[in-house]
Amino acid sequence: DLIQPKRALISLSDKAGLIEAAKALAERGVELISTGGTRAAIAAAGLPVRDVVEVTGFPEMMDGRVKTLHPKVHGALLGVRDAPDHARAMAEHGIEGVDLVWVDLYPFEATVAAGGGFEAAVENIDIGGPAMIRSSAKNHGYVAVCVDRAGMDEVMAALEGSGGTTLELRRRLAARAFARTAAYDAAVSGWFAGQVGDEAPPRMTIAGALIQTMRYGENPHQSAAFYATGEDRPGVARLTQLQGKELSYNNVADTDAAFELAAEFDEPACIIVKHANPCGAATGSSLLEAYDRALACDPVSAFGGIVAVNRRLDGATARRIVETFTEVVIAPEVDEEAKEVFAAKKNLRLLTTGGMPDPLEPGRTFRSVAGGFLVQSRDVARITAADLNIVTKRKPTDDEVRDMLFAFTIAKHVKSNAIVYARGGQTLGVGAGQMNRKDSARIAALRAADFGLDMQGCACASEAFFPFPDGLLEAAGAGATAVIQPGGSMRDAEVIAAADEAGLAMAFTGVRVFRH
Ligand code: 93A
Repeated sequence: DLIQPKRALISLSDKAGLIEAAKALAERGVELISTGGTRAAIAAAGLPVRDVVEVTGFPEMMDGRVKTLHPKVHGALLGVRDAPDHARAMAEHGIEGVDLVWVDLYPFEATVAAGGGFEAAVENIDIGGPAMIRSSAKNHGYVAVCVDRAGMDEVMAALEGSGGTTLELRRRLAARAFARTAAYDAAVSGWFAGQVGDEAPPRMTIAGALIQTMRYGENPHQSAAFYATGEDRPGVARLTQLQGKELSYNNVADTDAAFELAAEFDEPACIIVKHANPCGAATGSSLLEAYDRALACDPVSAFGGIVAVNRRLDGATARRIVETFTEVVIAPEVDEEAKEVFAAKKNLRLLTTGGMPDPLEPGRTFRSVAGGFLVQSRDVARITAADLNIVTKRKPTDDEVRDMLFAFTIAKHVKSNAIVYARGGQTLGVGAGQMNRKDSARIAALRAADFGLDMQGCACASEAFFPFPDGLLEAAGAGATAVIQPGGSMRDAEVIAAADEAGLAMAFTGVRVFRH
């Protein structure tokens, strides 16, 4: 099953690595065939190459829309050399088999990411490229197909080794080729659905480019891998790992939760996450101050946590972070001094993203259910002071308004039912993931008491309405003087009366920020 390529068809938009490969193939006596731009680049390097126009006997036409869509090309890719009638057809029509193909595709994803506009995006939908890739992949018995440099490198290594491609290699390349065309079409269909305002296309494909396979999933008996959907967002799918152990499935999920919350703040902010929930979150005049204040909220849970910051991480903050066992640190950038500090902690995973995501930028989130998946638009809710509807007799002070907004922003990133106590840009207690709101309010207050945090005069945020006065009274008893919640319960009047009686100031946001 070893095939020594005699003829290669190369058609590339991105010419990186082209000449190197063309030269190596030419030296092995492989005949090269290429489309216009690719042919010109190879010829300019002084290498022999045939124009596909010569092969088809047809000119490239219609702005290049039709260049390789021809039986002479597809016959050369699809013909089963060992099938007598295929061989006869090839001979009869003068079709010479191609046994190596390297095709990338028009840069559709990059054009869309760069905001290229509708017409430019449409013009960058490659038709001939995917057709050649699919023909070659179907005929992997005879053709090795590469869709990127990595594939081509593997083929070159095989040629240098055994002199040819094995069926095993060609099959692996074919699987990758179909994955590439599927992802390409998913990008096109997803973009198109968005253009026509179709939020629920009848068939939805989630396609991703493999970032890494993981040693295991949520638990050691589960397998896992990490994919990028190509979204242009400086988040976890775009991270660079500067040091530390390999990222695990849970690391990625928790790091995402931490970083997306850190992105909500303009001032220096630090978030510490455990099991997808913030156990401490704070802003400060510096990252160091923000970290100290976040840690103070729950130094017990912070052990083995994920730390996210929203600006260039400095040495002083790094020195403080490494005093607590920390699994992951993520920042848009890390300065040299901080890198040196972390270098002493070999296992600590240090990640950079090059920037912060915009929490208001639209996008989609996915979640699997048995036999299907749910898709929703990203939660881009952002409540400002102007959005607050004060429903109590007592109006909140300016400080209380500031604390309410901070607490509500945190609550948006806490698993429901979520209760967050905060004051002065620091969480004091976080109650997450309970099946009733009263328990969340109680647990959050218990934590604050455990760590000796004075809750007097703090704000309490609830990510969904209080269905009964009990949770609210729990908060008042813990020291909260201001409450922020969406409102909208059947018993709002009862809850407002209880707030008035307790002397609370309460604001309704009219917006719920569940996170399940
Ligand atoms: O416009 S196409 O959809 N029609 C074609 O027949 C065709 N054949 C190759 N695009 C086509 N290609 C693409 O051209 C390849 O996928 C590759 O990305 C690009 C290389 O063009 P050139 O060699 O002229 O720079």
